[in-house]
Amino acid sequence: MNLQEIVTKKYNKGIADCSNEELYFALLEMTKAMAEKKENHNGKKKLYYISAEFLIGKLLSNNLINLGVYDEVRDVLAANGKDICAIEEVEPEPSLGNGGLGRLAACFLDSIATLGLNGDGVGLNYHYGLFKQVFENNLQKETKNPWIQDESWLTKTDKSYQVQFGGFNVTSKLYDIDVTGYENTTNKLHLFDIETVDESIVGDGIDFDKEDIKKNLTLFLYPDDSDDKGRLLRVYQQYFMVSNAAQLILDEAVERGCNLHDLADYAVIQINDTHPSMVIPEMIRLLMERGIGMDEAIAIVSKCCAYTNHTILAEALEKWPISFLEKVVPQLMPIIYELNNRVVAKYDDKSVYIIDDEKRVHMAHMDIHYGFSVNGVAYLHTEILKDSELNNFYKIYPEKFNNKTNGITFRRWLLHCDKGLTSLIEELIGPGFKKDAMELEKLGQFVNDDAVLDKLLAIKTENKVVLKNYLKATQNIDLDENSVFDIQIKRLHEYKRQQMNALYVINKYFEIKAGKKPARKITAIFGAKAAPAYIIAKDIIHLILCLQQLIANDPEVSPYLQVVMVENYNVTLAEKLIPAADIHEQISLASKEASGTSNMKFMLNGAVAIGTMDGANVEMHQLVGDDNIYIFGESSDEVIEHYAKADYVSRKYYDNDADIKRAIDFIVSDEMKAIGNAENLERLFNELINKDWFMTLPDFESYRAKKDEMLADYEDRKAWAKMMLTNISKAGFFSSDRTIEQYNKDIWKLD
Ligand code: B1H
Repeated sequence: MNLQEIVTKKYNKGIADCSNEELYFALLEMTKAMAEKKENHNGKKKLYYISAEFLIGKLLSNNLINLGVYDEVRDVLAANGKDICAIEEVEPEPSLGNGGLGRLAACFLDSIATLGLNGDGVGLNYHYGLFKQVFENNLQKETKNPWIQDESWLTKTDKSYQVQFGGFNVTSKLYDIDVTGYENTTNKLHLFDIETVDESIVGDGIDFDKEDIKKNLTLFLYPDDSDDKGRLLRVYQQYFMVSNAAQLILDEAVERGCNLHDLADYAVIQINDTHPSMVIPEMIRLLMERGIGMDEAIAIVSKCCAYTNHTILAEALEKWPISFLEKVVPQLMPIIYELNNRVVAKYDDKSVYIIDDEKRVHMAHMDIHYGFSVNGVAYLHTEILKDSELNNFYKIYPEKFNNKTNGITFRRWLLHCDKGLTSLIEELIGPGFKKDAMELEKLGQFVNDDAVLDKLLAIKTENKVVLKNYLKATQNIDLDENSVFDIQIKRLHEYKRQQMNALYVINKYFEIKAGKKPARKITAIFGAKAAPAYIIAKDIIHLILCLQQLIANDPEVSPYLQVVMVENYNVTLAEKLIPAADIHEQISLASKEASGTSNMKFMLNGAVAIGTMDGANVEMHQLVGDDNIYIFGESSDEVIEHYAKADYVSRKYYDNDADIKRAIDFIVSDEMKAIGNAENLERLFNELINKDWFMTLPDFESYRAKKDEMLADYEDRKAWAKMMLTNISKAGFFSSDRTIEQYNKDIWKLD
């Protein structure tokens, strides 16, 4: 059925007479029907990508593009006086993820379907997802983020499983979301839920009874883990996710002819970070329940499971106390003990044991011993895993370790979000880049073509105006499109060093006050959520919001400098911010950002990076060369050595560098305290001068010098446009289609 037919059936009127809301639901119905027709896998082996997060973003445009009908639908709507962009606004953004890890999972699903591979995602259907961020008195406040409507992309299936917890059972219900491949097959994202969940137990903010598991299990992604109740709830969620996944995997394999002994020919499981790690003992348990001996069950599961590591930060490498697992999943403990005993019997080195002396279960250790592949997410990250973080495992299993540098789907991050740039590229090199991203290299031939460079600059300005209008309409923020847009958008974390960017802003503020005005107004844009229990991260948000207010109200400074922190940063905002960026900030402490993926999105949209030699920045630098990226700061080797020697003392930098001292002192100045809270500002001040665990201060001067150099270079518009073009032309490597081809060739081996 075409749109008009659906509209007639649904509303008995013409398209022109429908509201945007009605049209959205009609398009949803049309798209779902089209997607369903494209399900046609008959391969024997199937991939299951299990992940706590799938940050899929709005789906309407994405699906219309992938189904090949976007232009047609846009034109039909336009002919009836309707604007497809306004209809897109009606769709709520699914709140099923947090940051790069979840967005990566979403890009991967898109590429898996686009390459026609037989692979589905498995996760949870969080009703309120990650919290919604609101700013009140320059502080982050968390509220619930309801996103599920009566009619939505979710399709309720009749699949349902029993999941047993210590002392009680729950019954699951499976919901599916179609994953449309670009001009190819449709796969599924399977999201498990339970029907006893009670949204009404959430009161003000995001508080709820953390012990009422039947009512709270799938309310929130990453419930606050600052107390034991919250941590236990995370374990309940994780087991619920993997028990359902394991049952689904076995059922589907058997349906396709598997006799369980040959399961590895039918299923491969990608464990996305350690949240799904319990799938290993759970699969072993289920196989044993179905009559397979323990030795064989362990061998079978070890041939099916592959683990991706996304971080070396100790806090994120999950270690669950045995007491937690005994309470939540007693049935798994005999298996986990046995898995550990086999390791203990074989190796003397305690650092590779699954259970440590403090009676904690190291989830990653279980994955490495009982999976067949361990991969990092960028070249440098994998090298660090092999050489330091997981070196003791690398020595045992060198053959398991491999790198898969992250990627992004160009359908969403170019074709959808930057239509102007997409048409220019198509005009210049034809449509081939849409299927083969490496064809972007052909743009290189235009690097001295003034007309092309002018068009690139014009598209950038148009995108800045689009962002300006959007932020005005949605957040009442005023932007100046003739200023330099310098953007840092990512989870708020000290290692990502938003605080260093803020110190730069303070320093600029002083320079302007002293009469040293920048050649052009600078707009420093931030977007970030802080984990609800991460105090210092919330203090950093407070600092940025206070600076935003202080500078906006200072007539001496505001013509030259603006700070903007967008509220509730999410995929939808990213799609507007990234095409509008001139400069993007990739300034993590070297060695700490496993890969980063916003760096790739910005590059593809013609922004220029300022960054450290960290994560995928290293590969970006290699691709574009010294002249097209601004690199500063200590190397990962130097940083790792500081940690090893424990020789970093932030106080020394504060005492010996007058600019650093002035900027940090300003945090607790009377002007700032007049706007913000003394408690938050003082805590952050003390953290910076007494601890600064992520070494902001040693890199500050080189960061400042590099950014000033960059801003000066920006004034040579032609030279800047060349950098933009070079970045775009070299971005093909970062297509998630390339990443997925590598996963398939080296790990999954699907037909
Ligand atoms: C990444 C996380 C993460 N790595 C646990 N690890 C979380 C782990 O709340 N939790 O429990 C939340 C997040 N996220 C990111 O993965 C890396 O930091 C990025 O560098 C990387 O690009 C991304 C995808 O690989």
